[in-house]
Parts: sequence; structure tokens; C-alpha cells
Amino acid sequence: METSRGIWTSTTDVDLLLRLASGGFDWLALDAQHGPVDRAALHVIGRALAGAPTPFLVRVPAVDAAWIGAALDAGAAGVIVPSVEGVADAGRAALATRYPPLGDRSWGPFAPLWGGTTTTPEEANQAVQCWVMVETSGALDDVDVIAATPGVDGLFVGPFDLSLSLGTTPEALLADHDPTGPLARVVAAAERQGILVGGFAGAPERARALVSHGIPFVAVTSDAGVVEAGVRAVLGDLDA
Ligand code: 3PY
Ligand code: MG
Repeated sequence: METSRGIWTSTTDVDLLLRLASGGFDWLALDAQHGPVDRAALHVIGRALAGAPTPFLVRVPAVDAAWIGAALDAGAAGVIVPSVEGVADAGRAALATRYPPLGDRSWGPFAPLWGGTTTTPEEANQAVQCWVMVETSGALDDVDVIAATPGVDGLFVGPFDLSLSLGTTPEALLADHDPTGPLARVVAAAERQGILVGGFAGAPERARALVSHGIPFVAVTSDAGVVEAGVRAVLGDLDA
């Protein structure tokens, strides 16, 4: 199982994002749910990252076709759709991600203007990824049908909300290796349908825990986490 290591970002500072995009991560995820990335910022960030060596995904604020379209128009390689309550939400997210006849995305991309590579609806439909978050008990109940939904390319675990929804803690959720436990059910559903499986870690120890469950596509850290680790390392060096 080859791991794919991403970084979660909330900043709208394009210079910082460009540095992170050349730092060796496999992908960036811009957080428009909890971060200050609004539609205008997304447009500017998309233009700045058009030539960057690392693709970016956008975690959109909700199951929202307008936001999904805007993220893809700005050049995102895919979307991570949060707060999915069940298979109906997953179906809506999948339809919004692709142009007809596979979905109902509306035409209007900026990425070609900025030097992006996808120029036809067929190419875009091929290249794009729709990640559906499994972070509610409803999504977990429906995980098999969600994984089987046409156009859902991956299941993305949100351990913080999923543990809140299940009445447990992220630590307990990640430590649960029962084959019928929540994470095992997500991994098994993805494997049965041959789709991707990923998750938010936000710290290397949680990333290792996700990988130990067979979840290889992980947001290992965040822009804030990298800054905090850098501050600790520099001050540690000074004190050494
Ligand atoms: C979660 O763990 O709930 C997330 O959405 C991570 O950002
Ligand atoms: Mg969440």
C-alpha cells in the first residue's frame, strides 16, 4: 500500500501556499469549510497554483453544487465533500463533480485560461476526483451504498466529526482495530468497490494510525502544524 501524503491548508496567502506546494507533499487540500477560503480567495489561489508541481483539492463548505463547481473551475484536482449524511448527499456531490452525461456540473472553467491541462468536458470528467467524507453516523450506516454510488471516487474519513457523531473520541476511534469497527467498515466498503480511501490526520502520529488501518491517502499535517513544528524546532536548536 503506497501512502499519499497531503497537507491541509487554511491560509489564503499564495506565497505560503506556493512554498507548501513545492515542499514534497503529494497534494494540498484547501479548507473552505473551516478556513477563511472564500470564493474570491479560491479564484486567486487557483490562479497562483496553476503551475505548481503539486495538485490541490478543495474541501468545500458543504454538499453544495455551486461550491463544488467553483472549486473545480479554479483548477482543483478534486473536491472533498464534508458533512455527508447519507447516500442522497453522496449522490448530489458526485453529480456536481462531473459534466453531463455523467453529472450536472456547469461549464465555465478558469484552469485552461491559467495554463491548466483539462480543456474538454470528457478530459475533466476523467481527471477529477470526488471524495465523500465519512464523518457522520448516517454516512457510516450508508457506507456501502455510498461507496457504490457512481461518481464517488473515494471515501475520506473525518475522525474528529465521526468520533463526535459516534459519541467517542478521535483517539479511541483510531485505536479501534475491531474488524467490525468504524474504520474497518469504511476501508472494506472502499475495497469492495475498488475506490480510494483517505482521511484527515492533521498530525504524523494520527497519520500513522490511519495508515495502520489501511487508509493510505492521508492529510498528514496542516499549514498551522508545519509552522508550529518549525517554531519548536528552531527554538529547540537555539536552546540546544
Ligand atoms: C474531521 O476530522 O471531522 C475533519 O473534517 C477534519 O478536518
Ligand atoms: Mg469534519
